[in-house]
Amino acid sequence: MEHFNPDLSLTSTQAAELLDVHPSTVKRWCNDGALASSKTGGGHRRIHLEDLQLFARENEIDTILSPFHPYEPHVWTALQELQDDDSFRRFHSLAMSWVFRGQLQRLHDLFLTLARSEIIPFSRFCDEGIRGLMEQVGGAWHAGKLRAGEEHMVTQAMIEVLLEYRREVAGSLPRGHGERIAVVGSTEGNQHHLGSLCVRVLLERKGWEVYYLGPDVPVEDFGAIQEGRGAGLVCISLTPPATTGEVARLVRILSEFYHAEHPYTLALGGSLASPVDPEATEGPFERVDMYGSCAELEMTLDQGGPIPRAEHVQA
Ligand code: B12
Repeated sequence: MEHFNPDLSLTSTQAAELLDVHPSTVKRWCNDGALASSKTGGGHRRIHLEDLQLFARENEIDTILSPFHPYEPHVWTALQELQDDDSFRRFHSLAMSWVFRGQLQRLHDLFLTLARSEIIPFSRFCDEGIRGLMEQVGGAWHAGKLRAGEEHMVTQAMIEVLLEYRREVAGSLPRGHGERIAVVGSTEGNQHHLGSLCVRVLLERKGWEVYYLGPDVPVEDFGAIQEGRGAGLVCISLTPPATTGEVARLVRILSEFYHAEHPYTLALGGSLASPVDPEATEGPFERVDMYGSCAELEMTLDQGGPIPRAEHVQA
């Protein structure tokens, strides 16, 4: 595990954020002597992270770091680096150290904490947070450092994070009222489904009603369900080994199912093995867009309203 500064000290504003109270409350606790603190040469108050966690435990206050005891400084430093330097380096290094030690619950909690914190947009959480971790996990498996079963456990932990986060945000979000309906999943032969799950949660966060088909679904079912539910958007995740031929095949099948009275936009995304020949995406659809990330889809949705209408985005 990476080195960290054991003497981490926080400003009263940072302490107030962690304890979820007003900074003036922190100052009062410090002045009363309830919360240990010191002053810098310039007269600014500093609180050791260790003292803050001790105070929180004694007073039964849960902070976002509480589930990570005794690794609070590691998590705090990783989140700070993400917030201040825009870097996932420490976050992923901490995550991988827990992967190697088989500490999947901590890994799960770390990712859920980041998703909830909203330090970064949800699309970036998926594109860099989850995808970045899975790339490292895939690399470790390839190098013989992780077993296939361990890789599966990490995938499962990420699925659980996304589903748990989804349940938490679902209740508080506006629904599409039948206007913004999407069908999302991965086509037959494709067992990879973290990508489509990310897209599902991204759309739901934006108020879309999503019919989530999961992995390994026949292409024609996307067409049939789109028509049956009147969906305006069909999102398909094409994790490798997808090729231009695979794209042409699914566009051809979906074209056969297309009904002009139920128009929709087709969004294809994921990591393709090769660049796609634009001719392969020609069909009767409102539009066909190719995406390499959730952030690109989010940008298109934000610019184009309920049904994506931005310029064609090449993955
Ligand atoms: C986990 C994993 C698996 C798991 C999947 C479990 C599951 N339930 O999902 C299992 C073990 C089943 C698996 C199987 C295989 N895998 Co695999 N797998 C991976 C791994 C490690 C992580 C993939 C992942 O989940 N990434 C995280 C998600 C979030 O990323 P993502 O899918 O790219 O999605 C992001 C974006 O692309 C985008 N996105 C995705 N879809 C869409 C859709 C839309 C509309 C939009 C807007 C955006 C979008 O948003 C997401 C967030 O950023 C990768 C390694 C790697 N380097 O990625 C290999 C990898 C993808 N697998 C690979 C291979 C070869 C296979 C197998 C063929 C292995 C084998 N020999 O059996 C089989 C194929 C099985 C099948 N028929 O599908 C290769 C593909 C290589 C290639 N270029 O062709 C990789 C890259 C590993 C490697 N380096 O060799 N795999």
